[in-house]
This record gives sequence, structure tokens and C-alpha cells, in this order.
Amino acid sequence: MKKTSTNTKRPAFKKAISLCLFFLIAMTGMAQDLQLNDLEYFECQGVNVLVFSNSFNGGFNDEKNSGIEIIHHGVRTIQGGAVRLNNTPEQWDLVPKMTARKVDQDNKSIEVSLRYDDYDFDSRIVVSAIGKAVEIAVFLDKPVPEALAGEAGFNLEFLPSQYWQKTFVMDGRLNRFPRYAASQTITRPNSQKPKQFKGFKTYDDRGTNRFVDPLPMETGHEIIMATDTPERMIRINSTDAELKLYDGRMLAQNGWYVLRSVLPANKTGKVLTWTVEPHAIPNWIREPNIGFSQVGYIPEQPKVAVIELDKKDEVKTTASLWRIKDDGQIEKTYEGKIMAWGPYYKYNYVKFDFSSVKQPGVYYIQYGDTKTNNFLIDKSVYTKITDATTDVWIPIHMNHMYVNEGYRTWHGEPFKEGYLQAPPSDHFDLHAQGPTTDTKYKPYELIPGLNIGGFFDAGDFDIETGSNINVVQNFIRTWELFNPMRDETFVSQKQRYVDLHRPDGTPDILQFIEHGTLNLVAQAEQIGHMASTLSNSILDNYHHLGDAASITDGLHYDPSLKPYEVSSDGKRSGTPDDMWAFTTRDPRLDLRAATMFAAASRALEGYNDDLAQRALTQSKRLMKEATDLINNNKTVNDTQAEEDFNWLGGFDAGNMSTNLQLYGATGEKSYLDNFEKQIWKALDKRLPMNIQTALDAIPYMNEAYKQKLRPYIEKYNDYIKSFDQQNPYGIPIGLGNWAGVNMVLNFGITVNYAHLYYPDIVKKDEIYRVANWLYGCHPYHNYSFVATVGAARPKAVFYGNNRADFSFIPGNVAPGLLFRHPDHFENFDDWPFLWGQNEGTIAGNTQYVIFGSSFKNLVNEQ
Ligand SMILES: [Ca+2]
Ligand SMILES: [Ca+2]
Ligand SMILES: [Ca+2]
Repeated sequence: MKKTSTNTKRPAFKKAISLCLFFLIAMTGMAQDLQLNDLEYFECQGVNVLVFSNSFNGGFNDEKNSGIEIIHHGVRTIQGGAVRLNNTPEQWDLVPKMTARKVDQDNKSIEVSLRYDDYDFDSRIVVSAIGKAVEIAVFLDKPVPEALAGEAGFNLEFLPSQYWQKTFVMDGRLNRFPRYAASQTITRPNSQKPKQFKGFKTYDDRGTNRFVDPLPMETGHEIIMATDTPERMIRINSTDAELKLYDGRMLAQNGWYVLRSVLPANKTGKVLTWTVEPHAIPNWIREPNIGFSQVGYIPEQPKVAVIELDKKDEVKTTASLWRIKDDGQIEKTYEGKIMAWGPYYKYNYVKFDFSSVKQPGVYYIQYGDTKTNNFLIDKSVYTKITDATTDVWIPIHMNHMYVNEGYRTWHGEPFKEGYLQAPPSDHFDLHAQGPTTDTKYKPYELIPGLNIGGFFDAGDFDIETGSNINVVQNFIRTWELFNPMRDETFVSQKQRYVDLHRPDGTPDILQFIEHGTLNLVAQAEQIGHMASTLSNSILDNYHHLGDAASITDGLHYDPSLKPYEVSSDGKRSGTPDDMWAFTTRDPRLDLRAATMFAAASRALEGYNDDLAQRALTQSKRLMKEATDLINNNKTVNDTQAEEDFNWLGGFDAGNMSTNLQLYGATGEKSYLDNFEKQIWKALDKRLPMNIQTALDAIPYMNEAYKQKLRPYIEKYNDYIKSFDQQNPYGIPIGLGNWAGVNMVLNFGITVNYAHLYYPDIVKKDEIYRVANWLYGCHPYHNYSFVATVGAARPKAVFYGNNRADFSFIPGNVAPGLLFRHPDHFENFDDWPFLWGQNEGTIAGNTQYVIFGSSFKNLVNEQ
């Protein structure tokens, strides 16, 4: 704290100075004190303290996005403030349910009531603004339940990547946050472990019957963190409780640093008080974020940077474009007016249009003192945008294959022991099974033939059937419309071997279609219908990071052996790690599979005729059976519920797509009639969701159909333009718990197709909306969301299966900006572990292949 000296020699001056100082202190004091704003969080310039604006939602349990959160100079560095039952909670440790939230504007305080049903344990937290700090107090009406005494505490979690290597002081003792977890642990009997989510277990105790519990790195009553970094500095003290600092990464790579105080046993009333004072840099203004395309621009396209500004930042009148010449000299090429767009959530937005600059070259944008990195204007900038995805990301995600790249093995052949019939059960990745399994197999019986083909879902290693259906369809659409002959991948189904950057004479995309179809046909043939997923049976191998081939032991599970015991012939083990097939029948999923099989039979004809025939057989059978099942099980209520579900559920109503694809595969007119019966009603009811299906039909339809579709395309063009009013970026921005890249890509693909077939209605300028967003023109930062070749500054970390290395798999597409209520968009690029903003999925990344292929195709059209 800086002390103010006063001048004792000249009283008149002293009085004047004192008066000035008084006003200064009063003014800065006002500016610095935390206020409770209309959005119901505590705010001063540089500091936002949120109290359960985002509650634990139960879906994937502790997503590290909830509780008391602090956004510190624009970065959400602190979250998880709540009564918790563990020193360093993992994702599947119990989270409290928020049962009430009261905001008291008069007393500048927010109170939340929390409950653990599993332990009949209620608590209340009251957060009050006091000057520059908040007081956090925990109240109990009944003492901590006996089973939780010494375990329940108040926790607050700190983002490791923003605190590591920074200094901290605990009760005057100096220390530094470690870059990597290497503190100390003890083990304790499992009987002392608080329950985990739905009784699952996050750990394999190797038969010891003990769990690992981290020890604190420091304890005391006052901690000041990041004394060396004003943006992150925070002081926390408690006079009535001991503060303990832990490293959550000791148990799980996605853990945070945790500060906690154990709640006292046998006490009620106000049982614990912390004072938390995040440092606010005086007069701090967030640096402008200049959004632009990191891949660059072609000369003739519109070029508009969107600049995100602190609401307190004064708007400049102009921005400029500078060119880096071939001799390394720079010159100002263009200076243009800044145009206001206005406020959107937390920030203010302006635009800088430099479309008039068409000369190829290397450029950067300057706005005030902020300069961007350089980017290209050139007709070739988009030519490589899908290469990393098709050549690297997709083959790495081929399941049941050994995948090699140069000197590196990405993974060995996974799941050699195959898949067991899942019993009726609950599941940690949201795949409930039951009440019936709908198969001839007994629970835990091996279902033969499923360990073939298919693609890993995302950052995990399961085969999500719905996603894999999308994958095959995405590849087929790309293949049929753009016919990419690119061959950079060696695929041998016989050797179960994939080698990157080794052409083998077959277009890769055909090999990807084949690989996806092999698994899906096997499901239909072996099970009789589609499994919802082929996934992990135990939680402690679901969160696996590393070589996919080491998730299971490759040996058939034999319950007559002891855990970890291997049979004398080396083929069976007593470790229950085999994957499961979740088989409860869903006729809607079967219908989607039927659609995909019809298309696959067409695409594979002439390349793998046997597989093409098997796919067609399954398509016809599944369509008939699934349609009958849906019709036979209908009650009046079901019909309405199903209609609602179809309109809202992300795929088209009825079976019109299936009919369309079957018509494409067989040429039988009855399928076409069925399609036409449904499409117009679907378009009238929900245009944005069904317009893509209508566009997909154009190659099969006559001119009259295309004319009839025209007014719908005109309406859709209005829909495209409506986004210019909704946000400064002109695209649909998702506000859900998973950032909206699928929705954005869908939008981009549909805009591209609408322009392709109706260029007089949907103008070419519209196709750049989604590319701009993906490649850097978006809130929070301006990095490309695609880990791709071609971008000057792609994102550096993603939630892939190598996330523990703070790395990425080339070609991955991040979901993008995660919205945190009430007004914060976020995409961490130094912390990969939040899947809602950083996890690429197989369905999303193959959607990107269609988007990129159609986009390149349109950009290059004359
Ligand atoms: Ca999954
Ligand atoms: Ca190939
Ligand atoms: Ca096994």
C-alpha cells in the first residue's frame, strides 16, 4: 500500500492539497469499490465477482464453470467457489445443487443456498461487497453431517495457467506456484472417500482399497497471490479458519489450484468467513481485440475487421492498414473511418472496412496503439484450409487401427478384445441403457465383429453412433459434390494400419467413408439395429489421456479371474475394462442410419461393392422396421411429442431425408414421392432447420422444384441478413453450455449451398461470414478456431486426446466461444481442458470439411 505524505511547512498549500487528495481518494475510491450491478454481479473496472450466475448443472458434473467466479481484468481466472466435499474436487465428485439465490441490492449482497442430496446436507453462502473486497461467509442451520466432518469445506479454484510460475505469500512466507504438479499426497481407506457422481469411481486403486488425497502446499490465515503480476494479484484472509492451498492437478490433469477451509464440526450459524480482495489496476482499460481473418483475404472479397472495445474505451475515429513490402519496409496503404456497431453483452463494437484494398501482399491492421499480427491478401489464401483436417485430424481419429505419422505413433490398435453387451445401466457420458437391451446377447456377453472401423468421438475414444452416421454423411456429401481426389493417407484394413502423408493410390475420402461404414454396418448386422454408442464400461478409463490402445488391456474379461490376473494362455484377464455396446433400440437412430446407409451404398459402389451391397440391405431393412416401430408405438400424445421432437431435435421431420437418399441410391420413384410429400410442410414449419435438406435434393429434382423453392430461399436470405442486427459478427452465436460451432458450420454450409444454387438471391459476399468468424473475427481474442495450415495465428491449445500436453491435433475445429452468464464470452488458449470451448468432435470436424470444401469451391468460381 502506498502511503501519502503531507507537507507540514505550508499550511495553506497543505489544505489545498488535502482537499484535492480527499476528492481524489473519494473519486478513485468510488471507482474502485465493488458495486452490485443490474446484472447481479459485483463489479468494478477490472474486477467482476459472480456468485452462482452459473450454477452446477449436473450434465457432466463439475465442468469448472460454476459457483463463485471472478473475471479478473477480462479473464475468468477463478471459479468453483462453493461448499465442496474434497480437497481438490474432480469432475465426477459431487457438486452442490443450488436451491435458492437471493440478491439484496440494498445491502450489496448475494445469498445462495446449496444442497447435497446424497448427504442431506444444506449450507448457505452469503457474499457481500465491502469496499474493494467481498466477504464470503458460510452459514449452517444444522451442523455438518458426521460422514462429512473434516471433509466438507469452502473451496475456491484458481486457473493454473494464469497462476503458475507466479509468486505467492502465505502468512509472510514466500513461494511460487509450480508449473507442473509435484506436491505431496497420502492414501486413505476408500471407506473415507466421499461418494462420487452416481456411485462411479474416478480412480483405479490397483487393488489397494485406498484412494489418493493431496496434501496442502501451504497453510495459513492470509495469502496474497501473484504479487508480481498486478492483473492476477489477489489477497484472501480468514481470521476464523485456516486456509489450505492445494494443487488439483495431483489427481487429474484438468484440476485447478484450490484454496479451501474445512468447515468446523458441531457448529451452526456463521461458521466461516473469508475476505477476498482481487486487485484492480487503477484506470485499467482492456486492450482492443481486433477481429480479422488470420487466414487472410482474397482480393475481391469484403474485408471488415470487428474491433471489440472496453465500454470505457474512447472510440478512435480511424484505423489503418499497413503493408509489409518485399524488402521488409512498411508503408501505410489505407486509412479508413471507424464505424460504430454498438454494445453487445459486455463490450462495445466498432468496425473497420478495408475492402477497397485489393493489392496482394502482407498486411497488418493498426487501431490506436494496437497492431495485429500480419496476414495475407492473395487469391490463394483459402486453398489449404481443409488439408490439416483431412490429412491429419481425421486419420488420427480412426478407431481400431494403428496410426503412424513419420517417426511418431499416434496410437496403437485399440480395443482388440471387442465389445461386450452393456447391461441395463446408467452412464457417465450420458448413455443410459435399458430397461431392455433389445438384443439376443446376455449382459457382458461378447458381441462379435464390432471392433472394426469407426471414428473416435472427440477428446474421448468412444464410437458415438449418431456422430459416426453424420461423419459418413458429411464425407459422402463432400465426395459427391466436390469429388476431392486428394490422397495423402495410406489405409490398410487388412493390416489395420494407417500412415499419414503416404499416398496409396485411393482417394482418402473414399477410405474414410468405408471406415465409418464398416463399423456402422457391423452394428446393424450383429445387433440387428444401431447401438447408441460403443463406450467405456468404467469411469477410470473413460478419462484416459494417452495412447488409445492402452485404454483396455486387449484381453477378454473373465470374471473367474481376479482383477489384474491374466490367464495362463495370456488371452483373458480379470480386469473388467472391456468396452460396452449400449444397445437399447431407438428407431429414430435406425432411421438416420438407414439414410446414411443408402448414401454409402451409392458412394462405395465400384470401390467396395460388397460393403455397398451390405449397406443397401441394411438401409432398406432398417427403414422399414424403424418406420413400423415408430408407427406401431404411437399414441395420440406420442405423435404430437414426436412431431415436437422432430422439429426441435436437430434432424428433419419424419423420414424425408431417408427417402431422398434412398431415391438417390435406387432411383425408385416411390421414395421421391415420399420426400416431396414432406418437404414443403417442413419448410413452412421450420425453415432454417430444413432448408439444407431441400437444397440437398436439387441435384435429383427438376426445374419446377427449384422454382417452387425460390421463395423459401428469398426468406432464408432475410434470415442470413438478420444476424447483422443481432450481433456485430453477422452469424448465429450460441449461448449454450457447448459453444456453437456446429450451428455456425451448419449455417455456413447452408449459406454456401444457397449461393451455389441461387446466386441471384444469396450473393457471394454472404459466404465469407462464417469463414471470418472461424479464422479470427470473433470476440475475446482473434486467433483462428481451426488448428490449421494457412492461419497466421491459429489457436495453440485444444481439448483433444493430447490435451494434457497443452497441445492440439492439426485440423481440429474448436467449438469456439463459451458464454458464461450473464455477459461473458470466453475461449481459453492457454488452458485446453474446458470441452465446451476447446473440444473438436468428429461430427463437427467433418462438417468443417464440407464447409471448407464448398467454400473453396465457391471462392474459386469464376
Ligand atoms: Ca463421447
Ligand atoms: Ca489414400
Ligand atoms: Ca480387457
